[in-house]
Amino acid sequence: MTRAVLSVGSNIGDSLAHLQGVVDGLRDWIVAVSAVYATAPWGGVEQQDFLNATLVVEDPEADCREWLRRGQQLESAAERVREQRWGPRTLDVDVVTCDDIRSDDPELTLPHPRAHERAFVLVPWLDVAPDATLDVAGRTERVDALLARLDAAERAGVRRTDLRLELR
Ligand code: PH2
Ligand code: MG
Ligand code: MG
Repeated sequence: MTRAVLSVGSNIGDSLAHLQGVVDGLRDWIVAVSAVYATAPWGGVEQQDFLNATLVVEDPEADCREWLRRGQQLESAAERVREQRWGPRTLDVDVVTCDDIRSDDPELTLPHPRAHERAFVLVPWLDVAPDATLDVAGRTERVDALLARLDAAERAGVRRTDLRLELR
């Protein structure tokens, strides 16, 4: 049994449809779905804004690697190609946390090593888990406190939209 927090993002093609494809693909395991946010690109590559959302999923049968595998399968279904680091993509599915597991495995580092720097992960996460915590450098921190520590400009780049992901 694992419960995972997944961050999903897209800035190529029909981004809302790409994110909806993840909700559809993981339908049986979804516990919560955040609002959809339009977000300024993070990471220094000049590109279009993203749509981002956060999902909480749970499956008695899945281990953490299985969430990675399912995410990668959905990325392939969205015809994601191997691209520039932090560059544009049809679909990105990142495992942010998986239970309280910590792992240095380069294939699946847990928790996600950059989640705490990214308002586009933290803001939608708080939608679905207002008391969420995240381990950063061996310390357990509240996600709302991590968000408050980011630059105001970083937070302002994450704008809630009226777009919706449907559980159907
Ligand atoms: N994903 C990236 C790089 N930069 N910026 C935003 N706003 N949203 C993303 O999902 C994103 C990004 C690579 O994973
Ligand atoms: Mg990513
Ligand atoms: Mg990724």
